[in-house]
Amino acid sequence: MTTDFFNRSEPISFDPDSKDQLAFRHYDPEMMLGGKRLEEHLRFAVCYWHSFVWPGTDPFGGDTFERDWFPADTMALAKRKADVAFDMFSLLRAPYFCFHDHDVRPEGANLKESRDRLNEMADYMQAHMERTGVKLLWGTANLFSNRRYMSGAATNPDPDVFAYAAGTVRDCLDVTHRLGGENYVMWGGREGYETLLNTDIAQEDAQMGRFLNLVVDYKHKIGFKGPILIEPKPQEPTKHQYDYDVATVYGFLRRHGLEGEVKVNIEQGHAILAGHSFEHEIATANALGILGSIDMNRNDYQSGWDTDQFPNNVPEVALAYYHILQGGGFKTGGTNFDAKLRRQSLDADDLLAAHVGAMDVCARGLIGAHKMLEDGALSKPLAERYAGWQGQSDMLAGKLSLEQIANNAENLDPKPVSGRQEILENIVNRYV
Ligand code: XUL
Ligand code: CO
Repeated sequence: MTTDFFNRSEPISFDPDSKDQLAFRHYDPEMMLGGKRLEEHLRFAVCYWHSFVWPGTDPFGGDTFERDWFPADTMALAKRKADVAFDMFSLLRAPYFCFHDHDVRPEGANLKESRDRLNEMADYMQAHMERTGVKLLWGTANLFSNRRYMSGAATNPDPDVFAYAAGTVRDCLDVTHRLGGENYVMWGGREGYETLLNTDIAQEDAQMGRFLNLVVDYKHKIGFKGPILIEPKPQEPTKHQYDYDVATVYGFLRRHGLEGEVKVNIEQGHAILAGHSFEHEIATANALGILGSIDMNRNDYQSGWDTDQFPNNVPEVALAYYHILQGGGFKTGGTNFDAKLRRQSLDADDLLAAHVGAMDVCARGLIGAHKMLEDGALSKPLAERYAGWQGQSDMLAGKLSLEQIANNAENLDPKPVSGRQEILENIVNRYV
């Protein structure tokens, strides 16, 4: 440990019989599942922002967390914050972390000063990464907190803001590449509108498409091998965000010739805000060939806000991993906890316990999902349901016209069959 922020120095261990709050009951990184270690399946990442930057504010109240690096507006405090962050990554034995530029360095007076500070902090983090073995799942730029972005970043009516955002993404992509980041994420928090009365949707779509093409060109230029990931979200902070959900993002990518280049980072809470389930979004991304990574943080189902809570619902998590495994598992992606404590959870141990519980829930979900897949528990009934299409490929291959199909239907009398939903739900519950 490099600090005494956490009052323990031993990494959290796997011990199903432990009496300690801080032990993994289900997450055994070494457990083998289908030829892969659990750690390699789940690829956990801790996010920097919610645990070390957010001070516990809500729309009606100020800071509740008293961390000695707040407000982290000097480089010395930013380094103290990094020390504590890497202590936590090590205690949790998390293989990865994720960060925005804004999380790790104080904002400079201009682009150059911000870049210099980011580079200095990247060197600092690199030393921690080498010391601890913690790797970077993804880097990203914060294009939403600063006042300059209040009317959008790429979609701003002011071209100077577009240019400032371009400079910021270039610098963050450089740093992500230098630190060996495996993906680069773009969440368009301000890419949308508050009112259509002042918004030209076609103009903003053209700006956003150009911006993303520029980022992809630059990624190739510097030899960054990981995918660019768009993180869909329907609203909050803006009334409407253009990257509404996976299907909307796919349409956008097609429109701008990027469907082979860019994938998605799907967040559970964002799926819920869009009126979908998490597994709907993952299954859609699989079907469209654009699944990249996930942010495993849920929303409160009653409040209707993006509450970014740690996962605690095993059946939900199991279905998410079921679809991830069905798509072949993570490649460069992983399980990022874009999750924050509740604002009354003041203690250092709360930070650890939140992650330990979340990692256990994910391990349970993954193990159940893997068994379901191995047994064909859902895939066999699914194949049976569509079995009628075998030998009917002419209809899908475009070999038959509507009239020919209609003529063939003349003597047909289709017999409805059960969708067996309750039976399938019962099957899932036996695995979780
Ligand atoms: C916001 C959100 C972001 C992205 C990264 O809702 O999820 O934290 O994950 O910018
Ligand atoms: Co997120």
